[in-house]
Amino acid sequence: MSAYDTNNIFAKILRGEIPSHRVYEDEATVAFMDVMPQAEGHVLVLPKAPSRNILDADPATLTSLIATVQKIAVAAKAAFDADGVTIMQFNEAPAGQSVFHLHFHVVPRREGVPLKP
Ligand code: IU
Repeated sequence: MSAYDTNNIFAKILRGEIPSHRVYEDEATVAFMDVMPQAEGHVLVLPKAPSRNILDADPATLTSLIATVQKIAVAAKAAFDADGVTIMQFNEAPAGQSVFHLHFHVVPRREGVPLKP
């Protein structure tokens, strides 16, 4: 597995070098809106710690991250009046990862509305 690249796009967003629509931040995590949402209200949740993906993340990072994922899932479901929430997370390019800073996708879902590709 490659090393963490400090110039990946989410690292730049975390440093404030690239704008994002932030919806949540605490001492360990950040959440912002996905620029290409697969459904209305698609949020990305990241640790501030520099992990490439779940394979190199330390347990403390994962503990705080999953707590924020739950908070965002509950909030997004209510905010978008959704029927459910899909949570996705990909590790390395063959598995679907395209940005190499650990993140979870939190996607509010409505009955009968498929995810956009
Ligand atoms: P993936 O899990 O690495 O495949 O997902 C990366 C996501 O980051 C994807 O849903 C993109 O739409 C999203 N994204 C973004 O929100 N802002 C950006 O500047 C870039 C990608 I590049």
